[in-house]
Amino acid sequence: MSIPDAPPYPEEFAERYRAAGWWRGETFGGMLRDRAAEHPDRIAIVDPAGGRRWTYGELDLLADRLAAGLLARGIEKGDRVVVQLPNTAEFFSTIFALFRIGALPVFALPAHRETEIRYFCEFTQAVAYVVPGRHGGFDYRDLAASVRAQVPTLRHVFVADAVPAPAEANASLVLPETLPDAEARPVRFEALADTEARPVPFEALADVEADPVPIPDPPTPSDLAFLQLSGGSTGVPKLIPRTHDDYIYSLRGSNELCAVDETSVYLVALPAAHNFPLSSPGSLGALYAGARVVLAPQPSPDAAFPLIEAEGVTITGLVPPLALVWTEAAPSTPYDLSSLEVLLVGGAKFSEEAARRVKPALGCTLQQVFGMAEGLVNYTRLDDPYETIVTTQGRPISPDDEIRIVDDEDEDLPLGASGHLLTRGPYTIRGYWRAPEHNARSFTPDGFYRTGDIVRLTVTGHLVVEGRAKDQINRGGEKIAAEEVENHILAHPSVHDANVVAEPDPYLGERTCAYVILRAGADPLKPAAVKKFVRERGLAAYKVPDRVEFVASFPQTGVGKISKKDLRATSARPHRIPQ
Ligand code: OOB
Repeated sequence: MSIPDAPPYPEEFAERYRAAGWWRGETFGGMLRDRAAEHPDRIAIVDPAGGRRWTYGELDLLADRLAAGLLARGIEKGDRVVVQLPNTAEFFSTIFALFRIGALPVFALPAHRETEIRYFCEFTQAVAYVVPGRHGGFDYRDLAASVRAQVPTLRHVFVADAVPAPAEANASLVLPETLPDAEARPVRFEALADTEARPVPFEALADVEADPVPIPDPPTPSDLAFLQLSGGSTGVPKLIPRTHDDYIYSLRGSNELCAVDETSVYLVALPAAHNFPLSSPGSLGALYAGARVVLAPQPSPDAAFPLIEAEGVTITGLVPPLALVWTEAAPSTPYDLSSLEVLLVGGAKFSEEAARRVKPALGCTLQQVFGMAEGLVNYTRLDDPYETIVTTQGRPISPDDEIRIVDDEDEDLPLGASGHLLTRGPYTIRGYWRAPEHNARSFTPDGFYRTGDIVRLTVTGHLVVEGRAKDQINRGGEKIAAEEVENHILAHPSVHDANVVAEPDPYLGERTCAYVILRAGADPLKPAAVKKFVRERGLAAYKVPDRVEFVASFPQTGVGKISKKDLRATSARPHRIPQ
């Protein structure tokens, strides 16, 4: 028997979720069609950097036109298409065109570089890759040319050109200034003129458009809609298969809890493809509600505050470091932020102290969100007592979200004890895409997802995130798998061994520290050389270690295994360890 790409929801659960009204038989293609029919002239997407305001009718027609052009190029239902677009209107026309066909967008982030993109294309056997031209000081056509030369399945590169965007725009979940040093900034190709002839025949996305045609085999609600990326704790990111029905339920549930309706204006400040600004309630929730989506070219107050005033933004979502920056900037801004009703903060732990600053500084309601691309999303409720809002990470969207908090042996713990969070429910996956071995570890036999988060439950049913069991660094909301970075450092000929751990950072919450043992007799290395080596292997800049320490040995546990716990404790101390 062949292994399915994505472990399905067992039939008895699917029936239950349908009977309960969570899954209503909707698809993304149908959702946009319905909204466009209901109010074709209402504005759906505002892309100020590109100078575009698309109505629902226009977005719907563009999705049809692009879908026709993609079909004509042989892109079919089930095909994978890596989409690496920044916060531009084309992100939406592209993904809705793919949704209509039933081809699966693979949501890469603008920060990803050759190593990640090549892996996504190879692993998913992608037939197409959609890039901006030059964006944020980086030329994605060069990246695409290199990847296309290495991945034989890749038949098309579509370039969604080419609105000049500010340098560093949306490269990262957090602000570019947080990169530790100039060296860690993305490789630039400033010298390349945009007009330079390129040997690789890319197609402009605009040229793909064609007169709409009937879709031969449109997706059904239980079909996969896209592949989202996991934060991950393993050598390579896992892909998260989400269905139309399950994801749309999470949008509908989020809209209700975040009071998003057709009068809302949602600002996409974080990179649009990330699960948080996409669906919590995010741009897709806003579109589901018939609301307006405004795209910020980057999340800084300088870029976002004028848009809040100009467009009357009512709701947005930020990671904790950015929320801090906004609360610091708001009191002295000349812009009128009074339209902002709700600020969602999530992706990493928002400290109570920082949470208490939101209301006084921004005058809006804080809503904490603890979510994951694999599914489960928790929100504090807008009418929760203030103390609950500032001290917890909320409770699940759905009455059918099952939560277990267990010890190391999977035994349930008493209420209030902290332990491993396991979850199962109507919008949580049953397994990663094409990863049966990993799935056996990441899911219990009865289908609970092991989140890797350490939480406790309060008497009111709210979750408080207390830590993490997974080997990951949460750098201001950006997730870094320690093993992935370790593998890259280990490829250096002078390196004998490497361990990457989180260390506290006042702004990011956590940053990465790499402890490195050099080979006996190897030439001495400088920390900067290790960083440079990792960067030049073509990794997203946020994965380059913030700090590199050379050590003679690693602390060990009683059984002789390396103790990351002790390494983390070393890092947490406010002094540098002796070399
Ligand atoms: C969101 O999604 P991912 O997939 O990038 O990361 C999920 C992980 C969680 O397992 C947890 O470790 C961490 O990010 N996390 C939080 C948190 N929100 C996420 N840790 C502490 N406090 C929070 N509020 O990050 C994501 C997806 C949808 C909505 C919001 C965030």
